[in-house]
Amino acid sequence: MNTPAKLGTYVLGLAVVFGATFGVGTAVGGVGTPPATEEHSAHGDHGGAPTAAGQATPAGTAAIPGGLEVSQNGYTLTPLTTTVEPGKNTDFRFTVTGPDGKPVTGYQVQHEKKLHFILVSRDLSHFQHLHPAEAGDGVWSVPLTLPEAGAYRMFADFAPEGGSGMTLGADLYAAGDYAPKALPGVSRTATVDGYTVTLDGDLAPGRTSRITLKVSKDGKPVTDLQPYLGAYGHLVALRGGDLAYLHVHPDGEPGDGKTQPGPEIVFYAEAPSRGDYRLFLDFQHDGKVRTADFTLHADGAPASGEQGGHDESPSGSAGHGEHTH
Ligand SMILES: [Cu+2]
Repeated sequence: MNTPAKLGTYVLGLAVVFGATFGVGTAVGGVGTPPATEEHSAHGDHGGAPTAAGQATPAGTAAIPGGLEVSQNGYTLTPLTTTVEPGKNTDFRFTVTGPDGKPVTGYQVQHEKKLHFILVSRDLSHFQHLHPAEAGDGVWSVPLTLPEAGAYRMFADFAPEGGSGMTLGADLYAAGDYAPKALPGVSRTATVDGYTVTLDGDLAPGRTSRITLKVSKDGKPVTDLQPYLGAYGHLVALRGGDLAYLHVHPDGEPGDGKTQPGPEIVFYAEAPSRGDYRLFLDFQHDGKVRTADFTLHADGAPASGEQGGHDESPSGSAGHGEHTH
């Protein structure tokens, strides 16, 4: 293996990615959505992250799934660490630059953290959910290990002070030979560390779907899940093919007087289109966070076009059937 030559190739790849980033930031920053989907933007931004008073919802937040862009509404994800060796722990650093071009230092806390960092292999076989530390001056730092050679994608899920929530994505590479895995087939049962998690519910294109996850251990329902990030579980859903990052929110939270600590955890997830999705559930029990993964296929008629609407009502898609194009 000629490692320097391979690294050279990957570094060039990164340069191309970043070059494209700056191009996008310059050309598109703040411009927004294709007119055809504009009607859907009226449904608002990401639930739970209210838009600053008086500020119009940026066009496109509902129409374009999160995680596909490295720059959105003037905010740009900028990795400062460009080479990560497979299997080696690296102090991975990055910034989010704001519309003024400077690293953002003010963030709103969402699910108990200012920024959620998700890392997956691009074949969606590997998943990590991490919480970087602030290293000062808007620099985020996280100990990161890419387990093996391959192509990865990082997501930064955050809401800047005074702005609405967004998820930016960027590719990462660990140099070397690798064999990408095929997306696992549809699976509604996952086992991890002696736990079995079953998934009930279906993703439907263009609408919000209720997904129920039930946790059991040794055949018995787990009824003492521990709060993790302000909920009894944290679910990340990604679309196969382009790794679009779905908006997901938990139904209820610990201490609200009605949400039970298991065995069921309920989420509402928005699938932007037909297709295959990978879902990763983090849950905490006996002091340890574990991840259960699933594959779902969203099929059927889109509720309101392939880029679908955002439905704030958890109980269904009332109102969305009315759209005509
Ligand atoms: Cu997080």
